[in-house]
This record gives sequence, C-alpha cells and structure tokens, in this order.
Amino acid sequence: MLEECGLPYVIRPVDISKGEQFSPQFLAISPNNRIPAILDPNGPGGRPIPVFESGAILQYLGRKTGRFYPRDERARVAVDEWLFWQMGGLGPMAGQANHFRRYAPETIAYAVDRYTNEVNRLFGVMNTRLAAREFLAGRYSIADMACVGWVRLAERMGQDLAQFPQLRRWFETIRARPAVKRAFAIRVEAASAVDMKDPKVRGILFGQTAR
Ligand SMILES: N[C@@H](CCC(=O)N[C@@H](CS)C(=O)NCC(=O)O)C(=O)O
Repeated sequence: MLEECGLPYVIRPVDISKGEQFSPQFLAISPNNRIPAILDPNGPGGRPIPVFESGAILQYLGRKTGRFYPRDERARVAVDEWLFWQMGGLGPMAGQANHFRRYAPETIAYAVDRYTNEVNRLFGVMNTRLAAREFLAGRYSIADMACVGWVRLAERMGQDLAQFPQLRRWFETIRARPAVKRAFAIRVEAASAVDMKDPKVRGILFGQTAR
C-alpha cells in the first residue's frame, strides 16, 4: 500500500524470533505483540498516530490517501467484506496450515488436513468470486493487497494454483504491478537467517501464554 501510494516510509524490523515484539516501546504501538504496525508521524491533526493490525493499517492509509479504498458506500462495503474475510479467514487459516505443515514438532495429520483443506476451500471461494470480476471487490483495492501475500505462498499451504485458474490470473495481474514488484523485492536479511529449529526461537514464537 505504501508503494502503491508513493508514500515515503522507513522499515524498522522487529525481530520476533528474538522477542523484540515484547519490548515496551513496541507494545505501546502494537499491544498484541504482532507485526505489522506503523507509526505515521503526520497523523490526524498533524500529530503522530500508531496503527496495528494489517486491516486497520490498510483502511487508515486508504482513508488518508483516498486511494484503493472507495468512498462510495456500496463499493466500500464490498472492499470491507473481502478485507475482513482475509482477516478472519484466509490469514488465520493459512497461518495455521503453514504452522502445522512446517513447524509442528510432529506431523499431526488431522491438523494438517483440517487447515490445508480450509485454505483449499478459501482459495476456491476467491476463484469463484474472480470468475465474474477482475479483482475481489471490483476494482483493485486494499482487499486484494491483504490477500495477495498468502496466495503468493500457496505452495507452503499445500495448494497448486493450477486448480484455481481465475485466482492465478488475478495473482499474475497483481504481481506484474510495479509497486507490487518493488514490495515483493524487499528483503530483511535477519529474517532469512532465523533458524526455526532453534528451541529458543520456538519457545518465543510458539510457547506464548498470557503475560
Ligand atoms: N491479524 C494480524 C496478524 C499478524 C501476525 O500474525 N503477525 C505475526 C508474524 S506474520 C507476528 O507478529 N508474530 C509475532 C508473535 O507471534 O509474537 C495482522 O493481520 O496484522
């Protein structure tokens, strides 16, 4: 969204494998100890504003810039539907599929099947939706931006886009956008170096309870 809108930004990596998401400074911005979060120095009234949760960030930037988030109520409802569909469905289910397929200490067939099938079902819902329109809510919007990252990782969730021709066409269209190319090219070196088998890392990421 930042690339699409040409907004200047600085990436401040939060190393969640080292527990940086629990620092008081980060929790003041993102009380759920999760990334992403933003700090807009030029928020409402010219004062800084922190925003956490990717859907809230996208809506905020959409309202701020007037781009990719239509003002017309019917069009906005359609964008919200698909944005919340991602936040409550695709994101969490794909996250769990990824977890049980790649990170669970032993293979639990029931969990792998449950979440792999659910991602397959959700990809099917998108595929059907995209048969009659170019993008999820008609025109390219923050709803597409919210979903594309998970579709990009289809293989990790045991999915083959060949089963979903409309979804693949949508993905190729979005991936060809210059702003998306720039965003997908961003690499945070420390992130690729994390050893997900390290017991310390696993304890921080997968052993969380209430604090
Ligand atoms: N619903 C959140 C999900 C964010 C999320 O799950 N972030 C993960 C990384 S992909 C995280 O920060 N994990 C840190 C932790 O579990 O402590 C959103 O859409 O912003």
